Amino acid sequence: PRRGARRPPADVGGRAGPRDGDGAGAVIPRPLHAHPADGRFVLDEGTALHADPGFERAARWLRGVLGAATGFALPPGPGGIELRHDGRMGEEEYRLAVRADRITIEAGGPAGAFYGAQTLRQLLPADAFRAGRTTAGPWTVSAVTIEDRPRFAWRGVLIDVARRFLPKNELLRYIDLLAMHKLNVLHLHLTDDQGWRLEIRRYPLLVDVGGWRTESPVGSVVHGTYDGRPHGGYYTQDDIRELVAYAADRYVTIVPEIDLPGHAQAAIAAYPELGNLAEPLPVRTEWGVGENTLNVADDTIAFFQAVLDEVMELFPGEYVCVGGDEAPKGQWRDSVEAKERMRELGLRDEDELQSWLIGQFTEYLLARGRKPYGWDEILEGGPPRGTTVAAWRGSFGAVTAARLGHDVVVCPFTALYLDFRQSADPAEPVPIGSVTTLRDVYEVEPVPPGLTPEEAERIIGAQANLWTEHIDSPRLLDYMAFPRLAAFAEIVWGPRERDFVDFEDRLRAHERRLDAVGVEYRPATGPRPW
Ligand code: TNX
Repeated sequence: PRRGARRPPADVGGRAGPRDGDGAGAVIPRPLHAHPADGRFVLDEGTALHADPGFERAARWLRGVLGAATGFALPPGPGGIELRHDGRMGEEEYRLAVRADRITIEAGGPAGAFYGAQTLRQLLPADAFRAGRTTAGPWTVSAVTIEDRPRFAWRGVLIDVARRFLPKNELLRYIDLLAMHKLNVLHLHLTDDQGWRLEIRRYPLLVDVGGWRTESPVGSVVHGTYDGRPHGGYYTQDDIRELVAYAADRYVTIVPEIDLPGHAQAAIAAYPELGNLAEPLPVRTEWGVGENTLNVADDTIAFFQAVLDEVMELFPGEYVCVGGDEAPKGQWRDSVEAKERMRELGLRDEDELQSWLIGQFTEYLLARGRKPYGWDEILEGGPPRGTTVAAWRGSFGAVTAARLGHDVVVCPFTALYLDFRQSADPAEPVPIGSVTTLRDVYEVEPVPPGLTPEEAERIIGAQANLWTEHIDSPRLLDYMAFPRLAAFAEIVWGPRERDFVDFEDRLRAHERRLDAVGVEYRPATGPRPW
């Protein structure tokens, strides 16, 4: 127990301290332990900020956000807010102690110091989340000791920038929003039938042709209705370097996805020799699963290996996703080349052919020290070795992959697809799939039942997926993402035992923070008309 701080008799969970009007203490995601104490720290122009070596990034971030909100300089020095290293703690673990005379964040590594700083921001009034003007304060923090560390290593969000190009500034904003919720993976779905969004120097037509389509479908069930408006856009390699650096400063890793061998019609539109048909194809203007897949020629494999070379150069993170989802095999069944390939390799069916083809890319990545990642369809026909599996179709894939010794990230479409509507109200924005309420998200348990403890270790985390067929603006993206991402953050960060009522209570305070940063979340009162 710290001197000067009265130790409460028992752990009171995430409710750190008495509510200060602005909801101080309503931390999301809920910390592992929080012990409120008496007294309060007041942040003012005299408050200094000290960082132990290695914790400069967290200090720079904290000085930046608190400086913007309060106008205080937070000059370097001891005695105010101190970021201290504690070698006994884990990389992402921190202990935050607020006393009347100082605030200490002790952490095992730089990420932990950053998460401690994120929690501290939430302990301040919600105006601490404003960036455009300063507020007068007073900037008080109730005394508390918080001990916290994440439950899972992979706390991810997928954003589908292929179906709808999301401007770079919006992605930068989402990186901040992820970090605010202690999420650490941004899976960028960069390519699909309807668009290729990543500049590749060696193959400029991927974006010049593949980055644009003539129109987009309107509605989800109405076929044959189009908006008649061209859509497109892409990230230059400089944009990507900027995004990667911005994310790294916030302990977010960007996992790029190049989706193969299905969902690749935009690439085939740019370079028809990659496909199975004699006639050229346009960038696809319909949603749903297309028939067109890559062919299995040596040149096609070499093409995508060269694409992966540039991807690896741009994205320093370990993981690279090669897709593997929803690849129809019809064109291979009709292809002499595919039959020849199967005969030559002694493969029994097209599933094994897909597995072999994916293997050409996963082996390529493994040989270069990367970790391949793919959707659970890669289990069909034999999963490529060393590949982490994104289990989206249910727990069967997760269990199968874990038993085979693969790392698994769960993202069940029934609960973690945030393109699904948030209520049954017909006024919800254009829906896809079934209803996934805030509570449905909150009640997800990432580790499926029936695994041994060793197998359960293979579940390295979860991700929430924001597919964008029906999310055509940043406003709607906010609406679909929030507050469900706040619930998701509790699943992957917080303790296994969760209380939805307690979460909803803290969410009221959290909404003030979302308001302050300008997130257009779905209000608890019901749908908005977009
Ligand atoms: C399935 S999940 C897809 C996506 C769609 C999504 C719509 C997965 C690997 N593939 O291509 O956008 O459903 O909810």
